[in-house]
Amino acid sequence: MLTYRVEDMSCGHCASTITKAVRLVDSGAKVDVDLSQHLVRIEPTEAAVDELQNAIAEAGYTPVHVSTESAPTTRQATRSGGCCGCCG
Ligand SMILES: [Cu+2]
Repeated sequence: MLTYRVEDMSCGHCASTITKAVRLVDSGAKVDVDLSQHLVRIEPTEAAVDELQNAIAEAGYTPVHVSTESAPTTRQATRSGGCCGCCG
């Protein structure tokens, strides 16, 4: 189970964009989005960690890997404004 914090994911449209991007590189992956906490949890089946992270980044977001053993970092995304035009 991988957890990414995606600060610039802020609405359901972002969530579905990210889910689709992940499924493109790993069609069997389980994707669980927690919008209120800006978290994406992925249970990969075949894709490597780097591929999943790249897929989210290429969809236009800023994934920060969150280790399950330590508290999530509170790094702020550098981008300002809306993430996808529907929540700007
Ligand atoms: Cu959005």
